[in-house]
This record gives sequence, structure tokens and C-alpha cells, in this order.
Amino acid sequence: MLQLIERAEGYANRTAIVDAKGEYSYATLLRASKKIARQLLDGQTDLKEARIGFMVMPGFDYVKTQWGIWRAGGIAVPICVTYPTPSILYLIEDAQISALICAPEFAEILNPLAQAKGLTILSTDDEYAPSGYLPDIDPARRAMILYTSGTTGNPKGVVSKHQAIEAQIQMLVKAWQWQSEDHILNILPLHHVHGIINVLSCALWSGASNEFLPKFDAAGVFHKFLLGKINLFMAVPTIYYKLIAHYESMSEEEQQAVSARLRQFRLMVSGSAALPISTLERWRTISGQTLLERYGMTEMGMAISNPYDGERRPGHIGQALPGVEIRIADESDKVVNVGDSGEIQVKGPNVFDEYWNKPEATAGSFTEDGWFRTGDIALMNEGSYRILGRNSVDIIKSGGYKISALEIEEVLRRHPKIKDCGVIGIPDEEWGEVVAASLVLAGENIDFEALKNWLREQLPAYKTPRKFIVQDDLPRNAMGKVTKKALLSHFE
Ligand code: MLC
Ligand code: AMP
Repeated sequence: MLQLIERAEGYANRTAIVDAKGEYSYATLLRASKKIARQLLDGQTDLKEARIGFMVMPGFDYVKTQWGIWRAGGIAVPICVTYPTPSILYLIEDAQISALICAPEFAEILNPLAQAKGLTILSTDDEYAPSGYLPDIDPARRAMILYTSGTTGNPKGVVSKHQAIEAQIQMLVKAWQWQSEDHILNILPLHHVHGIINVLSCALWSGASNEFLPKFDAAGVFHKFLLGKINLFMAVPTIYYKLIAHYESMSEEEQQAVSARLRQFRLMVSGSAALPISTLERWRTISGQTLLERYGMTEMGMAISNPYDGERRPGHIGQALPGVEIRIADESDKVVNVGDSGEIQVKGPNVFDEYWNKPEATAGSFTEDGWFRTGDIALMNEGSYRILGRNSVDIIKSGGYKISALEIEEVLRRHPKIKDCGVIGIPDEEWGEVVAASLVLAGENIDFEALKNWLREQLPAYKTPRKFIVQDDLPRNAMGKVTKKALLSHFE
């Protein structure tokens, strides 16, 4: 049996999930996920790794659906709740999804797609409860596909097996000393590892409580904190930036109450993008908490972390997590001297096996001797790793989301008024980077409002460019390739 499920049986009466609709025990979660599993199986004995797409807001229904797919032997493919139709269609086709589960509020978007593709569609509200046994799931089977942007145009599906997910959870539970008394607030999107593994799954593995706020909002977060139950928090640097900005807008009395409460937290973690030292310091003054910065990736969960006990060094990501091997290698995959910079390469039970249906991309992301190439450049500085950047200018990190410049460029080039374009990330204190596009027009001019509206129909909001310039031509090198570094200077 899957360890997450087996462990949940031991926590039966404890509170697993809190959401806007109520509180749910582990026993309730086990019952509800069994019902979903049986609905999906509908007489079959095992889904045998069929891909099940699900579009459900963060909350109890999301978790029962994810567990239901796993318990029926399926591969869970979460669909971002703000995806526009083309992004959902891409995912359905790329992952070869065979059935969909959706919350009633998404039926209007998913029903026509299910019909067009001939897919079964279930609702999280379906009441019928067929009987039947659930299959025994070997942890070596595939469990989840998460979509990640890369240096190729379209997002790739990262396939994780149950055993990799279990390894990712276990190393964090150990390193950060998760306990069954913990109560964490989860404000992250649930189509990425930060929210799914580090917060939700670590809590459920430990018998702790995961409380959802389905969408981040700074006032809502402070309100939840002040209620007094939450003792753990994990977020991307942009969220800490926004919390600080909100704190600064509060009255002195409110600030004192929030600060006093934050001082009682057991742990606060930052990750998914570089944490600016100014944010770490400001948050420490407000909360008395030194944020624990850690480093990870969809392909491997977390790999490097500052210590729970011991010095958390600003501007550094810490040391390898238990069971993870790290090396810093040069362009020919040779290990560099300690202190020299190179690519972070990773080995361990947490690392993924494959991109879905992309054997070439999979092979290209591992060295000949099996190390995963992260593409992140770092060095070891007095016992702690420090990130210096990435080996591709075409990967942008904005608000903790990874965005491919090439994917945005491909979309922009489909617009009838755009002849060519170049997309880059501009450094930004709040967002880490902001997506910016230089456009070469096909005609005289372009209506930017209309362009923004068009883009919102093509791409999720977090991927859409925020800054535009119009140029006669893009800066290019002697080979005719757009030079992104030169392009950056054109935005200044
Ligand atoms: C939104 N806005 C942006 C933006 N995203 N502006 C600039 N750049 C961006 N990237 C604008 C919107 O257009 C809107 O403006 C306004 O901000 C509010 O939009 P929103 O959608 O409500 O934003 P908000 O909810 O505030 O989102 C911010 C956020 C979100 C930080 C909460 O981006 C987020 O949840 N990020 C977490 C992503 C994450 O989980 N990454 C982990 C990946 S896994 P207007 O004008 O339209 O009103 C990984 C591995 C690891 O990285 O190590 O963890
Ligand atoms: P994703 O592909 O969305 O999982 O994002 C993974 C990427 O986020 C990594 O390859 C890093 O570039 C970046 N990242 C994660 N944590 C950190 C961190 N603490 N500091 C800097 N970059 C980070």
C-alpha cells in the first residue's frame, strides 16, 4: 500500500485538511478518496497508470481527488485552475489524458473539451458510490505528471513515481522536523511541487493539519495567522515581499499583534526563487524569524536546504538534503574545484525518471553517469551553496513560476500584427523577474490593450508579458541570433 495512505490510517481522528467549507479528518479523507477511486475504476481492477487530469481549487476536494487517482492506480495530472483553454488542451493532448475530474465551477470550461476529445468526465460532487476492491499500488509505479517550462518551446511533463515522491517527502520531514502537532497554511498553487510536496504532502505524511487559503492575499494570510493555530509557513520570495508591503500599511497596533504571533512560529521557509537579502532581513525584523531558504526543482523536489538548527546564511541555499548527492560540474561534466562555479548536478532517490513521452529531452537532462543537470549555476562558499544564475537566458522566474521565453515568443509570433519578437526577464525586487517583450510589428501600430486581452486567452496570467517595447529590429549577433543581454539594455 502507498505509505501516505497507510500512515493516514494511523491518524484517523486527527484533522487533515481545513478549508473554507470545513474541517476534515484523515478518516474522512480516506473515505472520500476511496469513493473517487471506485468511481474512476467503475468495475475495472486497476487504472494501470492512465493519466487522469483534474481541475479543482486548492481545498479538501483537491486532496481527495489526488488521493483517489493514486488509489485507483492512475497518474494524477493537476491542471492549473487559471489556465486558459489552449493551455488545458495542450496538457490533455500531451499527457494523453483519458479521463477528467473537475469541480463544478470548472465544468463549463472542461465539458466541451471532454466532449471534443471523447473523454470521460467526473465531478467532485458526484454522489454515486460503486463498491469494489482497490488495487495494491507498487511504489515503483508512476504517480504524477507536473508540467514545467524549459528551454524548448512547449512545457514538458515531469513524471514522478510514488517512490520518488515518498523520498522527496521523507527528506523534508526529517530535515525540517515535521511533527503531527504542526498546522501549516497553504496558499500556493497546487500544480507545482512547492505547494503539493513541501506543504500538503509533508503535512499529511506527518499527521499534521494543512489549512488552505485557495488564493494568496496578504490580509487573508495575516488574518489566518492571528487566529492562533498556524505554526508553519512556506512561500516564494514574492509572497514575503507582498506580506511585508501589507504589514507596512497596517496600524502600529495591528503590526504589534502580527509580530507577536509570528514570533511563535516553529518555522518559515522561502524557496522557488532567490530570496533577496533585503527581504530576509526585513522579515526577520517583523517576525523574529530567519527565513530558511532552500533550493529545489519540479524534476527532483528539494535538493539543498539551509539547516533547521544551525546558521541560515543569507544569500545561500545551504547543504545537500539527507540522501541527496550534489556536485558542481563544468560544461564537460567534470567536477570543478571547491569554490569554483559550475552547474548543480544531482543524484538521489528524489530525482525524476522521465519527461512524459520525450525520451530525447530526458536523455539530454542527465549526464552519461546519471547525474541530473539542473541548469542552475552555483558555487560552494564556506560550506554553503550559493546560486549565481542559470545557464539559459530563456528561462525566466517570476513570482516563483518558471516561464520559458521561447514559449511566449511562439505565442506572440502567432499574432497577426507581430512580425518578430524577443522575450526576456527583467530583474525586479518584487517579482524576481518580470516578463518583458520587444515587438517588431507587421504593420504601423498595435493596440496594447487588445494585445493584452488576446494574450490572456492564450496564456495563463502569470506567463503574460508585463512590459513591451516596439523596435524596428531586434539586436542580433553575427550569426543572426537575438542577443538577449543586449535586448535587456533596451528596456532600461
Ligand atoms: C501576476 N501579476 C504579475 C505577475 N503575476 N505581475 C508581474 N509579474 C507576474 N509574474 C499581476 C496580475 O496581472 C495582477 O495585476 C496582479 O499582479 C495580481 O495578480 P494575481 O494573479 O492575483 O497575482 P497574485 O495572486 O498576487 O500572485 C502572486 C503570487 C503568485 C506570488 C501569489 O505568483 C504565486 O502563487 N506564485 C507561486 C508560484 C509557485 O508556487 N511556484 C513554485 C514552482 S515549483 P492586474 O493588473 O491584472 O490586476 C519550484 C520548485 C521549488 O519552483 O524550488 O519550489
Ligand atoms: P521549477 O522548474 O518551477 O520547479 O523551478 C525550479 C527552479 O527554481 C530552479 O531550477 C532554480 O532556478 C529556481 N530556484 C528554486 N529555489 C531557488 C532558490 N532558493 N534560489 C534561487 N533559485 C531557486
